[in-house]
Amino acid sequence: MLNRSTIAGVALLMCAPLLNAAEHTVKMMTSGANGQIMVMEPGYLKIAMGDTVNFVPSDPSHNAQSMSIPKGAENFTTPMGKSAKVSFTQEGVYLYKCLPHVPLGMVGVIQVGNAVNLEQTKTDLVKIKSSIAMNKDRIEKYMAQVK
Ligand SMILES: [Cu+2]
Repeated sequence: MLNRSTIAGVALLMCAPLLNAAEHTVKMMTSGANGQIMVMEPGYLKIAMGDTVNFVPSDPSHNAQSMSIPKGAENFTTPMGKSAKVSFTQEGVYLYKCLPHVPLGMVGVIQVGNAVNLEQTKTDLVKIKSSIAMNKDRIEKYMAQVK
């Protein structure tokens, strides 16, 4: 029989995935830690499905824009120079850039759950690397952390 507390319990269970969704921050830095310039911090981030990432620019000249995403996921572009939150509901690896600074290696990797699209990501990475002039090794280092 359903009583009041059973209904409340069921309602709570249904909300559980939302309550568990975490928020993460990626700082888009003109001058980052360790003397790096034009850098995402952290450059590699692992999150769970349903989590949100808050992209926070240090200056008006940064944004975050997807370059490679899992099948069925949605591309994202945050407004230039403004903090913006993106929710990740599709599992896989996402590569993204700061539009003005991608030639300087201002790119990042977000892994949502399992790296189900790793092979596709590696294929896309070959093309993406041709748009990076400096600090090409960064994206390699971030990708090496994808497990
Ligand atoms: Cu930038």
